[in-house]
Amino acid sequence: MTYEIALAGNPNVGKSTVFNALTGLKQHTGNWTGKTVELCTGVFEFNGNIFHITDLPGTYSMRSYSREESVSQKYLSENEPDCVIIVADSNVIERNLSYALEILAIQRQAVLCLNMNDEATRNGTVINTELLSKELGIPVLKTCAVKKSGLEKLKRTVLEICKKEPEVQNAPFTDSFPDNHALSALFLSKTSKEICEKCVSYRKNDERSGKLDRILTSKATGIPIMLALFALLFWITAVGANYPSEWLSAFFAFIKEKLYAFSDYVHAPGFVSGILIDGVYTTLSWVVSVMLPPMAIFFPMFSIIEDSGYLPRIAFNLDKFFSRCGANGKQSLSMCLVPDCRYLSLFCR
Ligand SMILES: Nc1nc2c(ncn2[C@@H]2O[C@H](COP(=O)(O)OP(=O)(O)OP(=O)(O)O)[C@@H](O)[C@H]2O)c(=O)[nH]1
Ligand SMILES: [Mg+2]
Repeated sequence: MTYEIALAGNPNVGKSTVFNALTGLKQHTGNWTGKTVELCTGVFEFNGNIFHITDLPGTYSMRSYSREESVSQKYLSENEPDCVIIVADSNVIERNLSYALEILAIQRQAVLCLNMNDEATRNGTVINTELLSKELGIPVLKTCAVKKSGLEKLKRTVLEICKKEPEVQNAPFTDSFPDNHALSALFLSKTSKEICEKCVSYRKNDERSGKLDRILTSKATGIPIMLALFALLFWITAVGANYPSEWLSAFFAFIKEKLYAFSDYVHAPGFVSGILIDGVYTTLSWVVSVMLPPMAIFFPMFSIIEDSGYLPRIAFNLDKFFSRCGANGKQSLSMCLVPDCRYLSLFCR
């Protein structure tokens, strides 16, 4: 049999990581919100069945207005997949449940995938999946997509759901909740809070990450820490890149001498050696020696910051400033990347 399934959920919860793990494809993933902006489809096989799976852009609500979020909204409202895998971040389950409830209002053929279970366990978040499953009326299971754990069970559950006849007719979204955005959001956030109170408990060590979060995002310390961190990143890149840059320049100059010697040896016409050695080779070697070292230092360091989960905190800190010029905090990522190759290269010479 062939089935259509979809991956939906809030941004940055690991939908594309689940997608890649299921399909073996290489959809773009990263630790900031808004990476997937279009529908992305793939195929996987399980127990002789073919699943066409669509990775949707992350969205916070069925009534979002940004372009990428409306792509998901439109897909879920207009299509009737055989199963929706609602991916949620186990660390912030309450916030994720609001959107899960909105999806369940129009699509009962669904499974809730509590992803990032590794981090939640480390942070002391304990989720009673059986109780949560009873509350929501759909299967709930835990996964850790980066380690590909829990995915076999997910595939089995998806197959069971796809084989089942829908119990109730899926209703259009507007019939299920008050049409007013603020009202429906309020209604759902109360509902999700109640469910979480019953099904989720937090052990002590969760407080540590809460404290860290307060320091990194508070008004007094959030921005100074961010500026200090980026100044340090910029300084290490600019100063550190000078050494490999000099070595590369010396190496390319050595090769250039050899190329001149070779061109004399074969009696190449002056204009040919001028074009090839003084033009093409000199320009290329200059670009490589100036641009490569800062990039080789900046991007690995930036990846470490990304993996630590600090980028969404930066987006949060800068959201107010960005919104004053009609943008939002998510765009701060592009701002962080501005001092990369071009600007750093100016400092490195
Ligand atoms: N620790 C941990 N990290 C995960 C897990 N699954 C995904 N990630 C990381 O979470 C980040 C976000 O993953 P994505 O798959 O890009 O998230 P997404 O939901 O597709 O995000 P959008 O496309 O922006 O909506 C990446 O850095 C992943 O490596 C997990 O189970 N555990
Ligand atoms: Mg994605």
